[in-house]
Amino acid sequence: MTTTFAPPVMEALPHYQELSPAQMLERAQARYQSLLRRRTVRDFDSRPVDRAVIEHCLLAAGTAPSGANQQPWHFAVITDTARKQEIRAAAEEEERAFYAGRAPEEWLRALAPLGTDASKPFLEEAPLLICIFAQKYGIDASGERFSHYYVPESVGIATGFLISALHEAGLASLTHTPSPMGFLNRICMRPDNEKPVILLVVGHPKAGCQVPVHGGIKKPLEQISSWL
Ligand code: IYR
Repeated sequence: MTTTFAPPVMEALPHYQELSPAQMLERAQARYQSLLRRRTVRDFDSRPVDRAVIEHCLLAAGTAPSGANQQPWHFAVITDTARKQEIRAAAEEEERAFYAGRAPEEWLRALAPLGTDASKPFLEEAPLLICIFAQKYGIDASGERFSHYYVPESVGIATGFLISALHEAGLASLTHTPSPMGFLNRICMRPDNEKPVILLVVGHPKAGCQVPVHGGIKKPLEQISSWL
């Protein structure tokens, strides 16, 4: 026997804006040009960022599509010095193990053009860190677990929205992935159903900030797409 459910409540598509073909192309090109200017930054100054700016970027991330619209994400924003220091210490300990042996040679070769190493001063110097948690499952009002669907895909999309929103707001970011990063649950006081997936470092690039050329080389359209 199949269960029947109440039909969904529908509404007219809100705020849909039809563009002319010329406007479409102009907007698509403008967005591409803007995103082309985004580079991953590893050298931040400590200038603080207005909380309202970050909150709007988080609201933008929260508009992302997700499996069954369950929005299986949580963004923990860390600004206090003590927590940042603790995160840096814990991350660098893991990274030292990674660079000094845990990482296979092939992985280190792939990273060489970026020049990364175990030293992560940006974790302390940047004004804020956004720890992105994926909710592996939900917990309802009575404390019962329920399934979340397409969690990695959903959190990945929301993270993309967030990085893009931060960039549009004139901020630089770094998608940092200390591994393992279970220590972030304790530091961010997040429950067991949440798994930290990305530590986004956010702020202004330091004056004279250098970035690896390698990071700016993007694959051509013919390589990343095909038309059928
Ligand atoms: N987590 C390490 C190593 C690292 C791995 C990848 I894949 C990168 O794109 C960059 C770094 C680190 O942060 O140094």
